[in-house]
Amino acid sequence: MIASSKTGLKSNLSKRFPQGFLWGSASSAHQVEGNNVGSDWWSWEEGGCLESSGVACDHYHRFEEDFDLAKSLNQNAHRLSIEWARIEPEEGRWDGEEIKHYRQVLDSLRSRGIKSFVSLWHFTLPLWFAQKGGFEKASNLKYFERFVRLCAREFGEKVNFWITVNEPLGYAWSAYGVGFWPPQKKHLASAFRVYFNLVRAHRKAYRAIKGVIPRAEAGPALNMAAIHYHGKNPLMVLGVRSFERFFNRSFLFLSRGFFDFIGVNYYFHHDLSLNSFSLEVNKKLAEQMMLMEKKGHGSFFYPRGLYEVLIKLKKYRKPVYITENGIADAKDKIREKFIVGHLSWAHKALGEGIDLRGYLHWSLTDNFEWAFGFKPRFGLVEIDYKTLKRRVRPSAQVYAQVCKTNTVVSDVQKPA
Ligand code: IFM
Repeated sequence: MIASSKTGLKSNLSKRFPQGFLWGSASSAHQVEGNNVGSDWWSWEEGGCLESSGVACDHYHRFEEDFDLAKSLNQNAHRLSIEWARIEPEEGRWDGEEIKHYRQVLDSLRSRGIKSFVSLWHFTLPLWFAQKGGFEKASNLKYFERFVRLCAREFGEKVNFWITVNEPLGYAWSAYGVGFWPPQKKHLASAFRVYFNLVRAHRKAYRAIKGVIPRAEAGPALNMAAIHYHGKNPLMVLGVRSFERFFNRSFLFLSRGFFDFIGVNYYFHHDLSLNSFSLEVNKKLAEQMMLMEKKGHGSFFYPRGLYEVLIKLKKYRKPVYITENGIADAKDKIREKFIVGHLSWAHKALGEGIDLRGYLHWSLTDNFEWAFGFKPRFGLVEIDYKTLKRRVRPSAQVYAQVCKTNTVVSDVQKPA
């Protein structure tokens, strides 16, 4: 055994993943496609955001080129989202051209032998749905269910994995708790309402998909974080333990029996000091995050945390996919270490009985990072936003080797 000074993991040099493991990258429609004019985000960006998404990466027109890149990087899976605001731009009006477009997108993945993870909701809403109160109103869930059923019928035979909702807790908090995102509410009760409605939306979506395609595989993509408290205050110990459970696994608890796999989006490590266990300081934490992201090297680099969240999923006895994991690193200085470190810890979880079946790096290309605009650079592939030219970053080549060999070689520096 040897230990890596960079990742903190004791391990052998080479870690092999099981045959058939899925390797790829993830994105979402609004962040890469461009001109998502029928969505609530588009109309908010016109007034409230740092920057507007505009043509973004123009992935809407360049998806073939992007999938060629993914293929050339040896990826065999890709996560994207179908934009509800395009498919149903007005209540009850389905846009045939947009349906055709996404059929082409999915065919394009299939023709390259790339398996698809399709998210049905990744933060954006059709404007008309947002104006009706969005996910804050339980009576609106029927609209989402109807959209999901349509997607299952139209795209069913082309999709490998369905992701019903993306990061429901993150969304409820950002849009309704701290009000960074539209509709910019700062109301804790609304945030909880939205969160619980998203659980219900997920259950309805799951049932709708299964109703159309009984053999479909569907699940949520949940943000999970490593949460620690190193103090001795027994109340805090209890509080932080409950918070960790709520944050990471309440969605699974509430939707037991309604998922075929668990999608894990892992980025963060929260160290909750005595003072930080309050709404006010959590706000500060979010601001801090924003600052780090703005500087272009963000997120908290704590690869062991991925192992910590994965290992607690054992009791669900379901396949697990890492549906997002990445870092804003414009200069590509730490992405390689980030990937190798996280995969090494993921491998350890695998060895301890977690049925981990895939890893999707966030993101294939740089993209529109919501309220932070285009500054944070999460892509394996860099986008020159002036010319829209794509350039593969060096770390993408390292990841491509992992995808090709099904093996991670740790950046081991020192013997233990
Ligand atoms: O860009 C986001 C994505 O939309 C949801 N998960 C986190 C990513 C990076 O912040």
